[in-house]
Amino acid sequence: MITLFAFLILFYSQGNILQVKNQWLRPGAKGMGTALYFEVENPTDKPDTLYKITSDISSMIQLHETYAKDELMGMREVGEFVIEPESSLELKPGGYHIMVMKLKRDIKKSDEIEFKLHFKNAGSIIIRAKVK
Ligand SMILES: [Cu+2]
Repeated sequence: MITLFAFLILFYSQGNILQVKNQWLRPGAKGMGTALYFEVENPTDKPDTLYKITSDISSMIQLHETYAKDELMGMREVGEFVIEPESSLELKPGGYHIMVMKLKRDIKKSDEIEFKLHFKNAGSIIIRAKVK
């Protein structure tokens, strides 16, 4: 266990592992939905895939993209986000985002909400996102 831990620290310090940063989400009322945004950096030489997100705040969390059709904007669920080797993927308003539906409680500015991001290669990464 200690060896594994030391190994992980080494990997982190080399920046050779998937990194999630700049995570934040919008306030929302119980029963309603909100959106979560973050950036994923993939410094490795293999693509990785984000395929699921889980959290205590909602049991209905989807990966969404925004699209334009006939001058109207809409959004729809996508199965997964692929992060190419040595590149990053940015989720932001008007683009890719995480739809957090049917909130189990109100979330207000300056709350911090925990999410678990599930990747095919990197496994699961837990983040704490600030509400703003
Ligand atoms: Cu959406």
